[in-house]
Amino acid sequence: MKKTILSGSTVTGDLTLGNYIGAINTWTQLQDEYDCLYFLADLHALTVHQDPEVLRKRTHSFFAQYLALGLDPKKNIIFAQSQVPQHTELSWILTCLTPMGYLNRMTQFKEKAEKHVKNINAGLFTYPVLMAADILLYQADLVPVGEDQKQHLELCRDLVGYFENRYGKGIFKMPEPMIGKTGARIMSLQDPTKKMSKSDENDKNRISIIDDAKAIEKKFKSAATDSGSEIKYDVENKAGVSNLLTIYSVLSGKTIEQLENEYVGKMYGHLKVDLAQVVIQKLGPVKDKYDDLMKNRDYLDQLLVEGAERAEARAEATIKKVYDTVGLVRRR
Ligand code: ATP
Ligand code: LTN
Repeated sequence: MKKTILSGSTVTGDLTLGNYIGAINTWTQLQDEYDCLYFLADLHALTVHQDPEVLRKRTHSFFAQYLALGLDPKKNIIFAQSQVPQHTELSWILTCLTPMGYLNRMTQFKEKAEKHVKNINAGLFTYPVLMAADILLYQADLVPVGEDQKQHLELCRDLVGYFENRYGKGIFKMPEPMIGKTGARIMSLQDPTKKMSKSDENDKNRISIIDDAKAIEKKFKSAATDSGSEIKYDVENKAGVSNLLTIYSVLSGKTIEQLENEYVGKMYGHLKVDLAQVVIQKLGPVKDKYDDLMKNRDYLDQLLVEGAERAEARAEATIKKVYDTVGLVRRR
């Protein structure tokens, strides 16, 4: 029996090189060996204000980017969260088991609450509970995420415990986080002490998957580097250069050490120019494929429906058991 993998990305902003390196690249490597489900977290996107038309378009755009980056809808179940209603059904039941104090400690909630002072809604607060529902519905064994999501995974695991204490064992599988070593946190190009984020207001902070060659060159050129001139991996003193080396290493397959040796005596500028080319070579064909896919929205919609149907069949098996266990009467 193959182990089950589940992961997703919120449908906000533009998918970045950080999302690719920290998440989607790993997903594509897992698709042959595991039973994989990957989804578009569009309900999670609603925790911050979304223009309805933009959100709708972005759902197609993210899906096309998943496919263009190499996720195969035949090998994986790829779907949109809102098209499988069991996510919200389980989320409510888990919400009723979650202590408020626990959610109050969540780093992402604190950060987002600070960023969206005018819209600190209850969804932003219960965001990690919906995420736990996403995972537990499919009895996932492993959840590949970037390091920033570790705390949410911990809540998910604790919720399995709370549920078992109250209702007994055997309903949910205990999921494990799967966090890559290199590239677990790609940093912002302008401020390498912050993570590269797809909903950052400043576009210069990130490389988007669908940026064209010119934009990629320009953004790397203006990336913040550190004082001194030595090209060396040292996160504490050379956060900018270290971030560039990490990106370079993941995309080229060379080790950081190899890169440091190659760039002895060279300047930051050399590294930036070369790195831009490595990224363009990787993302150029992805963008072409993406542009093609986006010309055929009907095809994308059809694939989304197929994905949702396959996901729903699995989600329903779990939610039925949960309804029975907690004493609710399931209609179907
Ligand atoms: P937002 O800016 O909207 O919060 P985000 O860029 O953090 O978005 P998510 O949707 O939260 O993206 O994350 C999708 C996946 O990408 C997660 O597994 C997350 O850990 C990973 N990820 C996001 N940003 C980075 C990054 N800078 N480096 C490595 N992995 C990342
Ligand atoms: N919160 C996640 C996206 C996400 C997710 C999930 C990831 C929503 N539900 C379930 C893994 C499993 C993020 O990366 N921001």
